[in-house]
Amino acid sequence: MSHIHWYPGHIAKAEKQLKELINLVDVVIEVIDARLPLSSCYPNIKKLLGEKPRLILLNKSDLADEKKLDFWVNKIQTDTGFPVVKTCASKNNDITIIENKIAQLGKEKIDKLVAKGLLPRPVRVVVVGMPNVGKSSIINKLIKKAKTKVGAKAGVTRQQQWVRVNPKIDLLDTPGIIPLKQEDQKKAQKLAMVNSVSENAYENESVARELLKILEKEYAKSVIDYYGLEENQTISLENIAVKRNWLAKEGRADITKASVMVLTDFRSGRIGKFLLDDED
Ligand SMILES: Nc1nc2c(ncn2[C@@H]2O[C@H](COP(=O)(O)OP(=O)(O)O)[C@@H](O)[C@H]2O)c(=O)[nH]1
Ligand SMILES: [Mg+2]
Repeated sequence: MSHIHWYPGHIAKAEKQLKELINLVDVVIEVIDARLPLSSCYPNIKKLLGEKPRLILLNKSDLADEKKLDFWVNKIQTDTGFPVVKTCASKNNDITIIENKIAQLGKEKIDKLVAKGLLPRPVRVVVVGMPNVGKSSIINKLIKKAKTKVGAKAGVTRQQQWVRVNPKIDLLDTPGIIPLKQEDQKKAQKLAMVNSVSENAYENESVARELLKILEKEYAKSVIDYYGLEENQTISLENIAVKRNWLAKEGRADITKASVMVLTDFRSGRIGKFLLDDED
């Protein structure tokens, strides 16, 4: 397994930016990849949030193993005490559910302001998550209906804008990006599988081999069916390449091509719907 690199300097900066964004809002939407409910969440988020309420989205649920997903919904809900919703960013109905949950989660804060004699105002929200989990897709969907920029507020840099999603919600139009800080190489490999890691930080072949190991254990039949392997054939890049006729010099398996293809097929959901984290 080749190593995935991470950069402490970048992480410190990213964490500082994240903290600044979180300080501006009443409620945080944390987006997690439903295929990696454990590996794509942020271990430090509790510290960053303090008492701030959080809505947790298991996004790309359309690509995840539905049977296993409900276990994680319940587990994360129990562990955090916050609501967890399975979402697909393109579904309008899921976006409506997000809006309703946000209004509920922010109500206590707004009620407190009113109790102090202040005017009620919309709940302020930011979307955070690792790269590629669907943050921008969700933000775009939420603001599509609205289209009205609310303009600057103190403490918001010029690159960020508040958008009034509805009378109850103001959303920051730029997401908070959770930095990759993975001393845990197993986690980092899984994040690379779902395209959450910069491509120059890892080798396709290594990540593809790790992916096939997980799929062989849990989802062998899907892989065998998709690539047309024999029932008892080992699931390997070599066998897949030969079966698909991805050949290099002297008729040998083209491992470079097979690695890219396996990762692409997996990421698109063509091989099947999977969940890659273990329940224990
Ligand atoms: N299948 C599926 N794809 C999604 C979903 N949400 C986002 N995507 C896709 O995932 C990719 C990354 O999404 P993006 O919103 O840019 O992620 P970000 O990096 O977190 O902002 C894009 O190709 C999206 O179209 C989802 O719920 N299901
Ligand atoms: Mg984005």
